[in-house]
Amino acid sequence: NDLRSPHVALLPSSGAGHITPFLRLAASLLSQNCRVTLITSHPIVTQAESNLISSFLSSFPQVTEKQFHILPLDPASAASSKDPFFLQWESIRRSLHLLSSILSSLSPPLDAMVSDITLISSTITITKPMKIPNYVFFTSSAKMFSLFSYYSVVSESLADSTKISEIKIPGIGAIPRSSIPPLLLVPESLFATMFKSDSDNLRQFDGIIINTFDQLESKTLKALKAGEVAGGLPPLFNVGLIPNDFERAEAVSKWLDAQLAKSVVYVSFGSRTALSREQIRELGEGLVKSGYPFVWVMKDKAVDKEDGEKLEGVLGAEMMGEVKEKGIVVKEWVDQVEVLRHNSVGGFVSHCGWNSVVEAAWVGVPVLAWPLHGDQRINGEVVQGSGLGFMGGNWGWSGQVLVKGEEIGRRIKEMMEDEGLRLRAGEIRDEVRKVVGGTGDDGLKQLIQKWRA
Ligand code: BUP
Repeated sequence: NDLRSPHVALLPSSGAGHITPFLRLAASLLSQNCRVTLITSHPIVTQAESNLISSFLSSFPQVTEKQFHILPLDPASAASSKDPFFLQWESIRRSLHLLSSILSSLSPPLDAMVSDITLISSTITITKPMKIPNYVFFTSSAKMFSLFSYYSVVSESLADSTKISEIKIPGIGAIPRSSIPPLLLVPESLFATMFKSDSDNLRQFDGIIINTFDQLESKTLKALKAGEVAGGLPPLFNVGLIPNDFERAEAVSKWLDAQLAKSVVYVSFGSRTALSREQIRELGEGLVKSGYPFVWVMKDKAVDKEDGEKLEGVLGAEMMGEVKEKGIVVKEWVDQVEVLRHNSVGGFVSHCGWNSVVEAAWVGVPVLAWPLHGDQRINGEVVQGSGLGFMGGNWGWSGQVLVKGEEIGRRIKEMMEDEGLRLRAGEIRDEVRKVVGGTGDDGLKQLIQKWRA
Protein backbone atom coordinates (compact mmCIF):
# COMPACT_ATOMS: atom_id res chain seq x y z
CA ASN A 1 0.00 0.00 0.00
CA ASP A 2 1.82 2.95 -1.41
CA LEU A 3 -0.11 5.53 0.57
CA ARG A 4 0.80 4.38 4.07
CA SER A 5 2.71 7.12 5.92
CA PRO A 6 5.73 5.60 7.65
CA HIS A 7 6.47 6.94 11.12
CA VAL A 8 10.13 7.87 11.57
CA ALA A 9 11.88 9.14 14.70
CA LEU A 10 14.96 11.29 14.22
CA LEU A 11 17.63 11.59 16.90
CA PRO A 12 20.21 14.26 16.06
CA SER A 13 23.21 14.97 18.27
CA SER A 14 24.51 18.42 18.97
CA GLY A 15 26.06 21.15 16.80
CA ALA A 16 24.54 23.00 13.84
CA GLY A 17 26.56 20.71 11.56
CA HIS A 18 24.48 17.78 12.88
CA ILE A 19 21.11 19.44 13.57
CA THR A 20 20.88 21.11 10.13
CA PRO A 21 21.10 17.97 7.99
CA PHE A 22 18.67 16.17 10.33
CA LEU A 23 16.13 18.96 9.95
CA ARG A 24 16.62 18.93 6.18
CA LEU A 25 16.06 15.17 6.21
CA ALA A 26 12.90 15.71 8.25
CA ALA A 27 11.63 18.31 5.76
CA SER A 28 12.28 15.95 2.84
CA LEU A 29 10.51 13.07 4.60
CA LEU A 30 7.51 15.28 5.36
CA SER A 31 7.30 16.31 1.72
CA GLN A 32 7.06 12.59 0.91
CA ASN A 33 4.16 12.02 3.26
CA CYS A 34 6.07 10.52 6.22
CA ARG A 35 5.21 11.14 9.87
CA VAL A 36 8.16 12.56 11.78
CA THR A 37 8.96 12.59 15.48
CA LEU A 38 11.94 14.77 16.32
CA ILE A 39 13.83 13.99 19.53
CA THR A 40 15.57 17.12 20.81
CA SER A 41 18.19 16.80 23.55
CA HIS A 42 18.05 19.42 26.31
CA PRO A 43 19.75 21.56 27.43
CA ILE A 44 20.74 22.71 23.92
CA VAL A 45 24.36 23.89 23.61
CA THR A 46 24.14 26.89 21.28
CA GLN A 47 21.65 29.62 20.47
CA ALA A 48 22.04 28.80 16.79
CA GLU A 49 20.73 25.24 17.37
CA SER A 50 17.79 26.48 19.49
CA ASN A 51 16.86 28.93 16.75
CA LEU A 52 17.06 26.32 14.01
CA ILE A 53 14.89 23.86 15.94
CA SER A 54 12.26 26.49 16.86
CA SER A 55 12.06 27.76 13.35
CA PHE A 56 11.76 24.22 11.97
CA LEU A 57 8.98 23.33 14.42
CA SER A 58 6.97 26.44 13.62
CA SER A 59 7.32 25.79 9.87
CA PHE A 60 6.22 22.16 10.29
CA PRO A 61 3.55 22.02 13.01
CA GLN A 62 2.66 18.45 12.01
CA VAL A 63 5.98 17.24 13.52
CA THR A 64 5.89 15.75 17.02
CA GLU A 65 8.73 17.05 19.15
CA LYS A 66 9.85 14.90 22.05
CA GLN A 67 12.12 16.72 24.44
CA PHE A 68 14.77 14.48 25.88
CA HIS A 69 16.29 15.83 29.11
CA ILE A 70 19.80 14.52 29.37
CA LEU A 71 21.87 13.77 32.46
CA PRO A 72 24.57 16.23 33.54
CA LEU A 73 28.07 15.65 32.28
CA ASP A 74 29.93 12.91 34.05
CA PRO A 75 33.06 14.43 35.70
CA ALA A 76 35.21 11.60 34.35
CA SER A 77 34.15 12.45 30.78
CA ALA A 78 34.76 16.14 31.39
CA ALA A 79 38.44 15.31 31.66
CA SER A 80 38.44 13.56 28.29
CA SER A 81 37.92 16.61 26.08
CA LYS A 82 37.55 20.38 26.03
CA ASP A 83 35.19 20.37 23.06
CA PRO A 84 31.70 21.38 24.29
CA PHE A 85 30.00 19.51 21.44
CA PHE A 86 31.96 16.35 22.01
CA LEU A 87 31.04 16.52 25.71
CA GLN A 88 27.39 16.99 24.83
CA TRP A 89 27.48 13.87 22.62
CA GLU A 90 28.98 12.00 25.57
CA SER A 91 26.18 13.20 27.88
CA ILE A 92 23.50 12.25 25.36
CA ARG A 93 25.07 8.79 24.98
CA ARG A 94 25.11 8.33 28.76
CA SER A 95 21.45 9.30 28.97
CA LEU A 96 20.06 7.16 26.20
CA HIS A 97 18.74 4.45 28.54
CA LEU A 98 16.10 7.06 29.45
CA LEU A 99 14.89 7.11 25.87
CA SER A 100 12.94 3.84 25.93
CA SER A 101 9.91 5.31 27.70
CA ILE A 102 9.69 8.10 25.09
CA LEU A 103 9.95 5.59 22.25
CA SER A 104 7.40 3.16 23.65
CA SER A 105 4.89 5.99 24.13
CA LEU A 106 4.93 6.86 20.41
CA SER A 107 1.85 6.16 18.37
CA PRO A 108 1.62 4.74 15.77
CA PRO A 109 4.66 2.55 16.46
CA LEU A 110 7.86 3.50 14.66
CA ASP A 111 8.76 2.15 11.25
CA ALA A 112 12.30 3.46 11.65
CA MET A 113 14.63 5.20 14.03
CA VAL A 114 17.37 7.35 12.49
CA SER A 115 20.24 8.20 14.86
CA ASP A 116 23.18 10.51 14.45
CA ILE A 117 26.45 8.73 13.85
CA THR A 118 27.84 10.00 17.17
CA LEU A 119 25.11 8.17 19.12
CA ILE A 120 24.64 4.87 17.34
CA SER A 121 26.10 2.30 19.73
CA SER A 122 24.10 3.59 22.68
CA THR A 123 20.87 3.97 20.72
CA ILE A 124 20.88 0.47 19.40
CA THR A 125 21.02 -1.11 22.84
CA ILE A 126 17.64 0.56 23.47
CA THR A 127 15.98 0.16 20.10
CA LYS A 128 17.09 -3.37 19.23
CA PRO A 129 15.11 -5.08 22.05
CA MET A 130 12.13 -2.91 21.03
CA LYS A 131 12.44 -4.34 17.49
CA ILE A 132 12.56 -0.90 15.91
CA PRO A 133 14.40 -0.86 12.56
CA ASN A 134 17.57 1.19 12.99
CA TYR A 135 19.27 3.57 10.62
CA VAL A 136 22.50 5.53 10.92
CA PHE A 137 22.69 9.06 9.59
CA PHE A 138 26.36 9.71 8.81
CA THR A 139 26.59 13.51 8.63
CA SER A 140 29.93 13.73 6.82
CA SER A 141 31.20 12.71 3.37
CA ALA A 142 30.99 9.23 1.85
CA LYS A 143 34.80 9.28 1.76
CA MET A 144 34.90 9.85 5.51
CA PHE A 145 32.39 7.03 5.86
CA SER A 146 34.71 4.72 3.95
CA LEU A 147 37.43 5.44 6.53
CA PHE A 148 34.90 4.91 9.32
CA SER A 149 33.72 1.56 8.04
CA TYR A 150 37.27 0.37 7.36
CA TYR A 151 38.83 1.75 10.55
CA SER A 152 38.71 -1.34 12.74
CA VAL A 153 40.97 -3.15 10.26
CA VAL A 154 43.80 -0.65 10.59
CA SER A 155 43.34 1.08 13.95
CA GLU A 156 46.11 -0.81 15.78
CA SER A 157 48.80 -0.27 13.20
CA LEU A 158 47.96 3.43 12.81
CA ALA A 159 49.52 4.26 16.15
CA ASP A 160 52.97 3.54 14.77
CA SER A 161 53.94 6.14 12.19
CA THR A 162 56.83 4.02 10.99
CA LYS A 163 54.38 1.34 9.91
CA ILE A 164 51.73 3.37 8.14
CA SER A 165 52.09 6.56 6.15
CA GLU A 166 48.72 6.15 4.46
CA ILE A 167 45.66 3.94 4.63
CA LYS A 168 44.80 2.09 1.46
CA ILE A 169 41.07 1.57 1.49
CA PRO A 170 39.83 -1.07 -0.95
CA GLY A 171 37.87 0.50 -3.79
CA ILE A 172 38.68 4.02 -2.60
CA GLY A 173 42.46 4.46 -2.73
CA ALA A 174 44.98 5.90 -0.30
CA ILE A 175 44.22 8.37 2.45
CA PRO A 176 47.50 9.94 3.62
CA ARG A 177 48.25 9.87 7.32
CA SER A 178 48.21 13.68 7.35
CA SER A 179 44.52 13.68 6.36
CA ILE A 180 43.39 11.29 9.07
CA PRO A 181 41.61 13.00 12.00
CA PRO A 182 44.47 13.38 14.53
CA LEU A 183 42.64 11.72 17.44
CA LEU A 184 42.25 8.55 15.40
CA LEU A 185 46.03 8.22 15.47
CA VAL A 186 45.88 7.78 19.25
CA PRO A 187 44.17 4.37 19.57
CA GLU A 188 43.56 4.69 23.32
CA SER A 189 41.81 8.08 22.98
CA LEU A 190 38.09 8.08 23.75
CA PHE A 191 37.34 9.20 20.20
CA ALA A 192 39.37 6.40 18.59
CA THR A 193 37.88 3.75 20.90
CA MET A 194 34.37 4.91 20.07
CA PHE A 195 35.10 5.16 16.38
CA LYS A 196 36.31 1.58 16.37
CA SER A 197 33.42 0.07 18.29
CA ASP A 198 30.85 2.12 16.35
CA SER A 199 32.48 0.98 13.14
CA ASP A 200 32.10 -2.65 14.24
CA ASN A 201 28.50 -2.05 15.30
CA LEU A 202 27.46 -0.77 11.86
CA ARG A 203 26.55 -4.30 10.85
CA GLN A 204 23.70 -4.35 13.37
CA PHE A 205 21.87 -1.56 11.53
CA ASP A 206 19.26 -1.79 8.80
CA GLY A 207 20.69 0.99 6.66
CA ILE A 208 23.09 3.89 6.40
CA ILE A 209 22.07 7.32 5.22
CA ILE A 210 24.64 9.74 3.78
CA ASN A 211 23.94 13.25 2.57
CA THR A 212 26.06 13.55 -0.53
CA PHE A 213 25.86 13.98 -4.27
CA ASP A 214 27.08 11.58 -6.95
CA GLN A 215 28.64 14.61 -8.61
CA LEU A 216 31.01 14.97 -5.65
CA GLU A 217 31.75 11.34 -4.81
CA SER A 218 30.60 8.95 -7.51
CA LYS A 219 33.56 6.57 -7.30
CA THR A 220 33.37 6.36 -3.52
CA LEU A 221 29.63 5.75 -3.52
CA LYS A 222 29.98 3.06 -6.15
CA ALA A 223 32.68 1.24 -4.18
CA LEU A 224 30.68 1.47 -0.95
CA LYS A 225 27.47 0.26 -2.57
CA ALA A 226 29.31 -2.63 -4.24
CA GLY A 227 30.61 -3.74 -0.82
CA GLU A 228 34.24 -3.28 -1.87
CA VAL A 229 35.25 -1.22 1.17
CA ALA A 230 34.12 -3.44 4.04
CA GLY A 231 32.09 -6.62 4.01
CA GLY A 232 28.68 -7.16 5.55
CA LEU A 233 27.57 -3.54 5.77
CA PRO A 234 23.85 -2.72 5.60
CA PRO A 235 22.53 -0.97 2.46
CA LEU A 236 23.63 2.60 1.88
CA PHE A 237 21.19 5.32 0.86
CA ASN A 238 22.69 8.52 -0.44
CA VAL A 239 20.17 11.30 -0.15
CA GLY A 240 20.89 14.79 -1.45
CA LEU A 241 19.39 17.06 1.19
CA ILE A 242 18.75 20.61 0.18
CA PRO A 243 18.36 23.83 2.14
CA ASN A 244 14.86 24.70 3.25
CA ASP A 245 12.90 27.88 4.03
CA PHE A 246 12.92 27.33 7.80
CA GLU A 247 16.65 28.17 7.71
CA ARG A 248 16.15 31.74 6.53
CA ALA A 249 18.11 34.32 8.55
CA GLU A 250 20.08 37.54 8.07
CA ALA A 251 21.92 37.42 4.71
CA VAL A 252 23.51 40.90 4.39
CA SER A 253 21.64 41.10 1.09
CA LYS A 254 21.60 44.90 0.82
CA TRP A 255 25.38 45.08 1.03
CA LEU A 256 25.75 42.16 -1.39
CA ASP A 257 23.32 43.80 -3.85
CA ALA A 258 25.71 46.74 -4.10
CA GLN A 259 28.73 44.59 -5.13
CA LEU A 260 29.80 43.50 -8.60
CA ALA A 261 28.81 40.06 -9.88
CA LYS A 262 31.05 37.22 -8.63
CA SER A 263 33.37 39.68 -6.85
CA VAL A 264 32.77 38.79 -3.18
CA VAL A 265 34.64 36.21 -1.09
CA TYR A 266 32.58 34.51 1.63
CA VAL A 267 34.63 33.25 4.59
CA SER A 268 33.40 30.90 7.30
CA PHE A 269 34.90 28.15 9.41
CA GLY A 270 31.59 26.71 10.53
CA SER A 271 29.62 26.82 13.71
CA ARG A 272 32.08 25.29 16.15
CA THR A 273 35.58 26.44 15.33
CA ALA A 274 37.21 29.57 16.69
CA LEU A 275 40.56 30.55 15.20
CA SER A 276 43.30 31.93 17.44
CA ARG A 277 43.47 35.73 17.71
CA GLU A 278 46.76 35.65 15.85
CA GLN A 279 45.29 33.61 13.01
CA ILE A 280 42.20 35.83 12.88
CA ARG A 281 44.45 38.86 12.32
CA GLU A 282 46.48 37.11 9.61
CA LEU A 283 43.24 36.17 7.91
CA GLY A 284 42.07 39.80 8.10
CA GLU A 285 45.32 40.86 6.48
CA GLY A 286 44.95 38.20 3.79
CA LEU A 287 41.42 39.30 2.96
CA VAL A 288 42.47 42.93 2.65
CA LYS A 289 45.49 41.94 0.53
CA SER A 290 43.37 39.82 -1.82
CA GLY A 291 41.79 43.03 -3.08
CA TYR A 292 38.30 41.46 -3.19
CA PRO A 293 35.34 42.55 -1.08
CA PHE A 294 34.31 39.96 1.51
CA VAL A 295 31.72 38.72 3.97
CA TRP A 296 33.55 37.18 6.89
CA VAL A 297 31.76 35.20 9.59
CA MET A 298 34.05 35.48 12.54
CA LYS A 299 34.01 33.18 15.53
CA ASP A 300 36.01 34.07 18.59
CA LYS A 301 34.55 31.32 20.82
CA ALA A 302 33.35 27.80 20.00
CA VAL A 303 29.93 28.36 21.65
CA ASP A 304 28.01 31.39 20.34
CA LYS A 305 26.49 32.29 23.74
CA GLU A 306 30.02 32.84 25.12
CA ASP A 307 31.16 34.98 22.19
CA GLY A 308 30.82 38.39 23.86
CA GLU A 309 33.93 40.23 22.66
CA LYS A 310 33.29 43.13 20.26
CA LEU A 311 34.83 42.96 16.79
CA GLU A 312 37.22 45.76 17.52
CA GLY A 313 38.56 43.90 20.55
CA VAL A 314 39.30 40.87 18.39
CA LEU A 315 40.76 42.63 15.36
CA GLY A 316 42.41 45.65 16.97
CA ALA A 317 41.53 49.22 15.98
CA GLU A 318 43.88 49.50 13.02
CA MET A 319 42.85 46.30 11.30
CA MET A 320 39.22 47.02 12.11
CA GLY A 321 39.53 50.22 10.05
CA GLU A 322 41.11 48.47 7.05
CA VAL A 323 38.71 45.57 7.14
CA LYS A 324 35.61 47.76 7.39
CA GLU A 325 36.56 49.60 4.24
CA LYS A 326 36.68 46.43 2.17
CA GLY A 327 34.10 44.08 3.56
CA ILE A 328 31.60 43.02 6.15
CA VAL A 329 32.57 41.13 9.26
CA VAL A 330 29.79 39.48 11.24
CA LYS A 331 29.84 37.74 14.55
CA GLU A 332 26.16 36.80 14.36
CA TRP A 333 24.62 33.86 12.55
CA VAL A 334 24.16 34.53 8.85
CA ASP A 335 22.07 32.63 6.35
CA GLN A 336 25.02 30.93 4.69
CA VAL A 337 23.09 29.39 1.82
CA GLU A 338 21.43 32.71 1.01
CA VAL A 339 24.81 34.49 1.04
CA LEU A 340 26.45 31.80 -1.08
CA ARG A 341 23.72 31.88 -3.68
CA HIS A 342 23.83 35.67 -4.07
CA ASN A 343 25.02 36.61 -7.53
CA SER A 344 27.85 38.81 -6.22
CA VAL A 345 29.52 35.92 -4.31
CA GLY A 346 32.35 34.38 -6.35
CA GLY A 347 34.26 32.19 -3.89
CA PHE A 348 34.08 30.48 -0.50
CA VAL A 349 36.98 30.14 1.95
CA SER A 350 35.76 27.13 3.94
CA HIS A 351 36.90 24.77 6.68
CA CYS A 352 35.08 22.04 4.71
CA GLY A 353 32.57 21.04 7.34
CA TRP A 354 30.55 18.63 5.26
CA ASN A 355 27.37 20.73 5.19
CA SER A 356 29.33 23.70 3.87
CA VAL A 357 30.75 21.56 1.06
CA VAL A 358 27.30 20.25 0.12
CA GLU A 359 25.92 23.81 0.15
CA ALA A 360 28.78 25.09 -2.05
CA ALA A 361 28.03 22.32 -4.56
CA TRP A 362 24.30 23.08 -4.42
CA VAL A 363 24.89 26.74 -5.33
CA GLY A 364 27.95 26.16 -7.55
CA VAL A 365 30.44 28.39 -5.72
CA PRO A 366 34.18 27.52 -5.89
CA VAL A 367 35.86 26.57 -2.60
CA LEU A 368 39.27 27.40 -1.20
CA ALA A 369 39.62 24.57 1.31
CA TRP A 370 41.20 25.30 4.67
CA PRO A 371 40.49 22.23 6.82
CA LEU A 372 41.10 22.66 10.54
CA HIS A 373 39.84 19.61 12.43
CA GLY A 374 38.53 16.06 12.30
CA ASP A 375 36.95 14.98 9.01
CA GLN A 376 37.61 18.29 7.27
CA ARG A 377 40.80 17.35 5.45
CA ILE A 378 39.17 14.25 4.00
CA ASN A 379 36.24 16.45 2.93
CA GLY A 380 38.77 18.89 1.45
CA GLU A 381 40.14 16.03 -0.64
CA VAL A 382 36.61 15.46 -1.94
CA VAL A 383 36.39 19.15 -2.84
CA GLN A 384 39.67 18.97 -4.71
CA GLY A 385 38.93 15.60 -6.34
CA SER A 386 35.54 16.72 -7.67
CA GLY A 387 36.92 19.98 -9.06
CA LEU A 388 34.67 22.13 -6.83
CA GLY A 389 37.75 23.77 -5.35
CA PHE A 390 41.29 23.24 -4.13
CA MET A 391 43.27 22.91 -0.91
CA GLY A 392 44.92 26.13 0.27
CA GLY A 393 48.21 24.45 1.00
CA ASN A 394 49.96 22.41 3.61
CA TRP A 395 48.39 24.53 6.35
CA GLY A 396 48.40 21.95 9.14
CA TRP A 397 45.63 21.29 11.65
CA SER A 398 44.12 24.17 13.60
CA GLY A 399 46.61 25.84 15.88
CA GLN A 400 49.63 23.93 14.50
CA VAL A 401 50.70 26.43 11.87
CA LEU A 402 50.19 30.18 11.60
CA VAL A 403 49.16 30.74 7.99
CA LYS A 404 50.39 34.16 6.95
CA GLY A 405 48.17 36.87 5.49
CA GLU A 406 50.35 37.15 2.40
CA GLU A 407 49.77 33.52 1.47
CA ILE A 408 46.06 33.63 2.29
CA GLY A 409 45.63 36.69 0.06
CA ARG A 410 47.46 34.99 -2.80
CA ARG A 411 45.35 31.85 -2.58
CA ILE A 412 42.11 33.85 -2.47
CA LYS A 413 43.13 35.69 -5.63
CA GLU A 414 43.92 32.38 -7.27
CA MET A 415 40.43 31.11 -6.47
CA MET A 416 38.66 34.27 -7.59
CA GLU A 417 40.57 34.51 -10.87
CA ASP A 418 40.28 30.89 -11.96
CA GLU A 419 37.62 30.87 -14.68
CA GLY A 420 37.95 27.10 -15.19
CA LEU A 421 37.21 26.50 -11.53
CA ARG A 422 34.14 28.72 -11.67
CA LEU A 423 32.85 26.84 -14.71
CA ARG A 424 33.41 23.45 -13.07
CA ALA A 425 31.59 24.58 -9.89
CA GLY A 426 28.69 25.73 -12.06
CA GLU A 427 28.64 22.38 -13.87
CA ILE A 428 28.52 20.51 -10.56
CA ARG A 429 25.54 22.67 -9.51
CA ASP A 430 23.74 22.04 -12.81
CA GLU A 431 24.35 18.29 -12.67
CA VAL A 432 23.23 18.08 -9.03
CA ARG A 433 20.03 19.97 -9.77
CA LYS A 434 19.07 17.54 -12.51
CA VAL A 435 18.70 14.75 -9.95
CA VAL A 436 18.32 16.17 -6.47
CA GLY A 437 15.37 17.85 -4.82
CA GLY A 438 12.45 15.91 -3.46
CA THR A 439 10.94 13.31 -5.74
CA GLY A 440 13.86 12.95 -8.14
CA ASP A 441 16.12 11.68 -5.39
CA ASP A 442 16.55 7.92 -5.67
CA GLY A 443 18.17 7.34 -2.29
CA LEU A 444 15.31 9.02 -0.47
CA LYS A 445 12.70 7.21 -2.56
CA GLN A 446 14.27 3.82 -1.87
CA LEU A 447 14.46 4.55 1.83
CA ILE A 448 10.81 5.53 2.09
CA GLN A 449 9.72 2.56 0.00
CA LYS A 450 11.56 0.29 2.41
CA TRP A 451 9.80 1.90 5.38
CA ARG A 452 6.43 1.60 3.68
CA ALA A 453 6.86 -2.08 2.86
BR1 BUP B 1 28.79 29.79 11.41
C1 BUP B 1 27.29 29.53 10.37
N1 BUP B 1 25.38 30.42 9.31
O1 BUP B 1 26.71 31.80 10.43
P1 BUP B 1 29.31 22.47 8.69
C2 BUP B 1 26.96 28.28 9.90
N2 BUP B 1 25.82 28.11 9.16
O2 BUP B 1 24.01 29.07 8.15
P2 BUP B 1 30.47 22.78 11.37
C3 BUP B 1 25.04 29.18 8.84
O3 BUP B 1 25.78 25.81 9.74
P3 BUP B 1 30.66 19.91 11.66
C4 BUP B 1 26.47 30.65 10.06
O4 BUP B 1 25.40 26.75 6.36
C5 BUP B 1 26.02 24.77 7.65
O5 BUP B 1 24.76 24.30 7.26
C6 BUP B 1 26.09 26.28 7.48
O6 BUP B 1 27.90 22.96 9.24
C7 BUP B 1 25.42 26.75 8.75
O7 BUP B 1 30.36 22.90 9.77
C8 BUP B 1 26.15 24.59 9.16
O8 BUP B 1 29.66 23.20 7.45
C9 BUP B 1 27.57 24.29 9.57
O9 BUP B 1 29.22 21.00 8.55
O10 BUP B 1 29.95 21.36 11.75
O11 BUP B 1 29.58 23.76 11.99
O12 BUP B 1 31.92 22.88 11.66
O13 BUP B 1 31.98 20.03 12.36
O14 BUP B 1 29.73 19.00 12.38
O15 BUP B 1 30.80 19.60 10.21
